[in-house]
Amino acid sequence: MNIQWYPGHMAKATRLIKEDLKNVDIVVKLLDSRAVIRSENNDFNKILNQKKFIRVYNKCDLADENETMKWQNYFKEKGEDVFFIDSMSKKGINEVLSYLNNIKSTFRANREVRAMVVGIPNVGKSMFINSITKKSNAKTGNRPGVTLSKQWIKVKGEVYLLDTPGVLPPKFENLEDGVCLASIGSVKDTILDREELCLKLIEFLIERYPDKLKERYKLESVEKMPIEVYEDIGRKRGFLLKGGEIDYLRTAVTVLDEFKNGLIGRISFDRVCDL
Ligand SMILES: Nc1nc2c(ncn2[C@@H]2O[C@H](COP(=O)(O)OP(=O)(O)O)[C@@H](O)[C@H]2O)c(=O)[nH]1
Ligand SMILES: [Mg+2]
Repeated sequence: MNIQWYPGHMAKATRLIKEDLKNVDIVVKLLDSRAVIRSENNDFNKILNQKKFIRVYNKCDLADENETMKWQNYFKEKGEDVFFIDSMSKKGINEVLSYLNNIKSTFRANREVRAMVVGIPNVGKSMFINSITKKSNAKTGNRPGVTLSKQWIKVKGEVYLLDTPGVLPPKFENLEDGVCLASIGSVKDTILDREELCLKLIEFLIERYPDKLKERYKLESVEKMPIEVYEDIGRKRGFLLKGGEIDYLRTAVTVLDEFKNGLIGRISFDRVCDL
């Protein structure tokens, strides 16, 4: 698989985030509940240094509930504060807000809490910020003594968010990571070979979620080679070229799209048991 990589872009994004880090009290690392490990960016973790941060796993409505529960227990045992939320329905947003507001009590001076949201593309930074700020519009009234400039958005209570969320380039070193990141929409699948990507996704689904795959595409059996299942899906959908050959690209585009839209079901790529 041909993986295109942009070191220049990476360096620039990291530099900008590094600048912003100086002005915040806490970083909200927005991650994807379906990819607890792979939606992390380890280069960013290095520049975080001593800065306080919390992990917020978004899109929990799209992740496998069983795996999410195991992750919650895992972090609880480690004594780490993490949040599994769904910015679409606002599930869990209040808990994150309370947490951010509570940081204030650790300050010596009486001032607002400044937070920054960072995450790889498409984890839901904009939606998270929208849902967390909309909450706050519930009549907090004019508050005196607010001297922060325009680039700060007032959230609720005493929390402010830096209005340019840090976009981290997604990082992947192998095909499995690429498949995961493309499937959750953080890597443009057009930079990868979509047919190969689809084949790998099918392989993953056969292994971990065979029933969901079967049900979505009305397949009799998935106990076959991934390529055979791929072809069965194409045939079932009638994606045929002149001469009756499977339209592999059209099948791939459809499967990838349906996966991204949650139509195949709730799926998690990273599991506690794989650690
Ligand atoms: N199902 C679901 N979709 C979400 C959630 N949060 C964001 N999205 C969707 O994910 C996509 C990317 O969201 P966006 O906020 O633009 O991501 P950003 O690139 O990190 O700013 C959009 O289509 C959102 O509607 C969530 O919690 N659940
Ligand atoms: Mg955005």
